[in-house]
Amino acid sequence: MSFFEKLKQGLRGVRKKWSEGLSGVFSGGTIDEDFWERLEEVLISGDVGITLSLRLIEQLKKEARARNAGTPEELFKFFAEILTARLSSVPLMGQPVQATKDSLTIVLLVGVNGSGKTTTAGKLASRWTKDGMRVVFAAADTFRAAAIDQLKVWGERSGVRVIAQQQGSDAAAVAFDALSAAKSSRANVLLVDTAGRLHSKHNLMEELGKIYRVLDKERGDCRLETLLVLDAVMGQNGLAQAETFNKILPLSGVVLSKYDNTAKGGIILAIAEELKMPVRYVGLGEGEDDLRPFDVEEFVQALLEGEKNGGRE
Ligand SMILES: Nc1nc2c(ncn2[C@@H]2O[C@H](COP(=O)(O)OP(=O)(O)O)[C@@H](O)[C@H]2O)c(=O)[nH]1
Ligand SMILES: [Mg+2]
Repeated sequence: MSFFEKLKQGLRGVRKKWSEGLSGVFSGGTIDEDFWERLEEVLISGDVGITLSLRLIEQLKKEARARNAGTPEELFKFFAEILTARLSSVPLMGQPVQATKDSLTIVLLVGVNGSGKTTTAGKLASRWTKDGMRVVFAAADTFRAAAIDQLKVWGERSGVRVIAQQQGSDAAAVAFDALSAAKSSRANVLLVDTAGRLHSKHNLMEELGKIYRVLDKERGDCRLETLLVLDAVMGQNGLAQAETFNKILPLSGVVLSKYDNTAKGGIILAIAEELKMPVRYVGLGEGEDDLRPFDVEEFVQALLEGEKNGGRE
């Protein structure tokens, strides 16, 4: 199944509420005050955010005047162009992490508890092992034994070795061990799963900073990618999370998980615009094949489909 088909399927929930509402605004009627108000309402309720919604509307109004748009249907095309251009302008937008067979790429996954880090690690491992890459997991979420077990389940599924220590051990030490093991076994990818739980006697952010510094110091000329896993359902709250994490370590992009579960699809636009951070992957389900590199054109087209089909399921 292509990203597009999968996305359309995944967007079903989104489409019902947001994409359908969005396409509804553009289908029929005239371009009047009421039209602009309804558009603003749909955008804001779809997690696009107030500032960005107003900016998009300003831009669309300008476009409408410049290109003499007569109907909302015509405007929808301009709107799609605006969204595509804005999303595409963020460097690395939609670019999957490049792993190669002659080097080691380290991928550090961070994010709050339950955002989908471990699942994303499992999905990425599945993709890469299918491509013939040698993958190693670092179980650096050492808070709960269950977290280590969860990663081991993914490891068994894809035949990936899990470097783990006991529950409660130092996460940075696990990362260090795993990096040594990955190097000596000539692995192509090291996926480092981390904790997201704020623990009373533990400073999560400090721990993450330490993991990052250890990996960065020991990596030699291996590439280190840091991906923030954001739960799409969190909406605008996710943006604040991103800023917190970005203060601790430099982020190279976002994995937007649970996009299949959100009724508000606009968060992708907010991430691109407010955070200037690329969405590298989108999670569209819990299965191993449910992680897709984000595709701007297909995403915007999937929103358009909602219009063409009048939101039909
Ligand atoms: N529907 C859906 N569920 C997801 C997705 N990604 C993760 N999950 C589920 O979200 C829950 C938390 O995921 P987990 O990977 O354990 O989060 P972590 O605490 O960040 O490691 C699990 O039940 C996952 O199956 C996704 O893209 N779509
Ligand atoms: Mg986890």
